[in-house]
Amino acid sequence: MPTGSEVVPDGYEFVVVANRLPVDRQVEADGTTSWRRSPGGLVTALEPVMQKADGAWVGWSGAPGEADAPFDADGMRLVPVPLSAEEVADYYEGFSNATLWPLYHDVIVAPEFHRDWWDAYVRVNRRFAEAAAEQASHGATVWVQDYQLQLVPAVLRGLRPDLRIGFFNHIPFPPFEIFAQLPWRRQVIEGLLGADLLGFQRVQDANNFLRAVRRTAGLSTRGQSVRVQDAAGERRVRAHAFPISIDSAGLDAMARREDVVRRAAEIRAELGSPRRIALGVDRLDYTKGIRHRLKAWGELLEDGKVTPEDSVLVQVATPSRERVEHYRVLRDEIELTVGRINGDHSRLGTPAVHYLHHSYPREEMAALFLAADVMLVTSLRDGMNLVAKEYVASRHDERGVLVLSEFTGAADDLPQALKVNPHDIDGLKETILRALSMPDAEQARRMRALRRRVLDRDVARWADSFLSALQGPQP
Ligand code: ADQ
Repeated sequence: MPTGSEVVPDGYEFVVVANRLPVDRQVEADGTTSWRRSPGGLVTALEPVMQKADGAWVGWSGAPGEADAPFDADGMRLVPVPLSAEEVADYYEGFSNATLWPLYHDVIVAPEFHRDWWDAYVRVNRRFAEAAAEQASHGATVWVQDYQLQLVPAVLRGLRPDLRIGFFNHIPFPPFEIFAQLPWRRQVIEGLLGADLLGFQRVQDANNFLRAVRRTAGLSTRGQSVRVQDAAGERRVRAHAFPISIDSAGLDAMARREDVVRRAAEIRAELGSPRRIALGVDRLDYTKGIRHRLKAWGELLEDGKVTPEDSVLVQVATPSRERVEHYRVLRDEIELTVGRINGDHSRLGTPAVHYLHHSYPREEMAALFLAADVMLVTSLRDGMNLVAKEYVASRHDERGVLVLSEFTGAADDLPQALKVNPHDIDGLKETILRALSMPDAEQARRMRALRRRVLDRDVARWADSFLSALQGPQP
């Protein structure tokens, strides 16, 4: 294991460190292990960089137990980091998903603070940092991803001061008044300050972070940067917004495919065209405002402003974090609400709400986006929300209306969407009605402008702008 400034002669020039590897471990019937690619936005964005730069990806396989040996796949080195079943419970489900996740999302549910969860977080972060230190060549660039790994930058800098270290936070960074609740706030800030460049989704997140630096570490900031003193001398750490995006051209091309267009028409026919289709697509998470959306839809049915004959809500809710208590409760609540709405308003063969608790292939998602007249994104807090951008990228027909919560990072990027405050149920109901009856010409005008932005600012541009800021001359 490298210590101090020891140099690894044959390491990789570019190392990504993320909680999860971009592959899932499968155990076959005969007991052998195989790996299935789990395509996500991050892999799509980083694949070209990985292939060009001789890259390695350090992450957990998704299953508890011993680590598998590093292996090569799709032109990159994959380096599994082991987590025991107890560490999955304490570091991942506990500190990451039941402490940091609710704390960083405006305490929509109460975060839990447990010292043994924190101890596991420290131990696992150290393990990820050591694995990255072993893989990186001298002077390599290491890009650490997300809130599960906030201590990695400082540990890594201690082990390998020669590295260029970046960190990107995919979720919001909370206002100091909320962040201050964290008993280990100073350690988290010091962990992050190990990086040269910190990326956030919105300008507001970067500013919240800089304020937390001033209040917690007592350092003064200048513009978007802060000077820190550590064993390696004085360094400048910068914090900026780099709003993430999607593989817009890839999704646009997929949504134009004949089979996808045909499937979209089929979905419309199955749902009883010319019924208007409102669509929600979310991980089943309390941050996504699914209950607020159902409440608004239920009241519109109650008021007779929409009827099951003229409109239908399709809610796709991907299974998520089912071992965390709040998520089990949320699922029950949502399923109860859908059952109530359908019990009160559906007619035989004409449900008022379709609720689908599944994951779907990308083609099916594109067809759903293409079939929906109105897309409802009503998050109470969301780092970015990629679903909003995916809806826009799929609408080559320049139809459809995006209803978008003000509390998403996407709201800063997509000004022509209809903005809503999801807590304001009356406002949400009015906006849904406006979206359902928007004239074609206005739909086209808004969608054209949205598409220009989403197609122009894609995930490759996001990765390029972060990496060129990280690798450029250090001011
Ligand atoms: P998430 O909270 O997971 O991401 P989001 O940005 O909407 O939220 O991404 C979800 C992804 O899952 C989308 O690509 C969507 O298409 C896909 N998906 C959802 N339901 C699906 C289903 N049933 N079947 C198949 N695919 C499905 C976190 C932050 C966000 C931030 C992203 C990226 O919470 O705010 O935008 O990271 O930084």
